[in-house]
Amino acid sequence: MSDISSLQSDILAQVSAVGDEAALEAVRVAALGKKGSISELMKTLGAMSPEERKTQGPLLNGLRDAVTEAIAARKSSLGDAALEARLASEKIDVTLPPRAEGKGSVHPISQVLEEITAIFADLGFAVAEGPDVEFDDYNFTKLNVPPDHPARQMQDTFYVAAQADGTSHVLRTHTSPVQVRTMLNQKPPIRVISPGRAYRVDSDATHSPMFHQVEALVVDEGIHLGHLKWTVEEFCKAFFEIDKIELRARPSFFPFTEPSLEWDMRCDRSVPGQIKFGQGDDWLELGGSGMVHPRVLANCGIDPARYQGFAFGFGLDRMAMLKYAIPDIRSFFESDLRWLKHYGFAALDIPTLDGGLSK
Ligand code: 2NM
Repeated sequence: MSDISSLQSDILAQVSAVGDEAALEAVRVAALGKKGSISELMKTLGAMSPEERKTQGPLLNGLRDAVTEAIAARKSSLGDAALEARLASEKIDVTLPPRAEGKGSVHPISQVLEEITAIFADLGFAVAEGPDVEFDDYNFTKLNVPPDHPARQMQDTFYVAAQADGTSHVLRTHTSPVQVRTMLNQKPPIRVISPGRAYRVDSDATHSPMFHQVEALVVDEGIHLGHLKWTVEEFCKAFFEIDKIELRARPSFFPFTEPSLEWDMRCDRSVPGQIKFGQGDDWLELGGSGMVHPRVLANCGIDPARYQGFAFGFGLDRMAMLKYAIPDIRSFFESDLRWLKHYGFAALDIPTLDGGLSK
């Protein structure tokens, strides 16, 4: 009995003396492991007389439980302490002023995102966001993309492993599911843009498997193609910072719009490595658009007999490449400091319409 209580106080002392989880584990193995001191004592129960076992059994169980509990408690406090130490060592004072060297710069995609947000804010659009991992339902089905549509095929879409609850997810292939979420949650009039990342199985000089998109959505009574054209035009003039542009619409197809159009902008590419907008004999592809398909409106709880909508979408990365003459999309995501220094923007120069977008 006194053996048991002295063994217990001995082990408990060791438990409180350990400095880390590895040392604690060693104490645990020495006491409760297969050949540990407590385990060895437990084995002696079998050879005892029933009388002896009656008194020794509860004592040994009590010893084992007390030690187990002490080890668990110590383990959790050591874990807390390790986390505290890590948090303390990794503390960042976000109130510190920027370094005097001023080497940091704003990534062209962030710059273009700020510019585009400023332009659309001026036109009365709010910014909507959603998750990168989306419901298959929001990314495809509600957008009138039927189950056998080619865009769903494995080579285009990054699928996420099936969920236990039966819902299926994808890495969103466009930011349109954000528009779906907006329509499901808001009543018209709706004016939103949804900038963000999108993912497709595609990679070359002009395609990155992760890229950035902006889509705009307007839903109200009496919305027509004229509103779409005006908005695209105003946006392009503001973004490319030129007063005169010429747009051309080509018929196109998207499952979520009817009719669907793609927009080109007149440009001059006669000097290699240079583009001039608003003049010349060439056309530059800007992006797709259309009147929101009545079935999409209905799928999102909006009455298509009363409301109409237009939407358009374009690649942020592509817009940045065009405006700032950046030749290869892959360079955006290589984190090469020399590249960032060359193409980056001053950190505190926030684009505004009156202060200048890119100066
Ligand atoms: C595009 C082109 C055409 C679009 C449609 C919608 C929604 F949710 F309202 F149906 N959002 N975005 C759309 C339409 C996007 O990107 C090239």
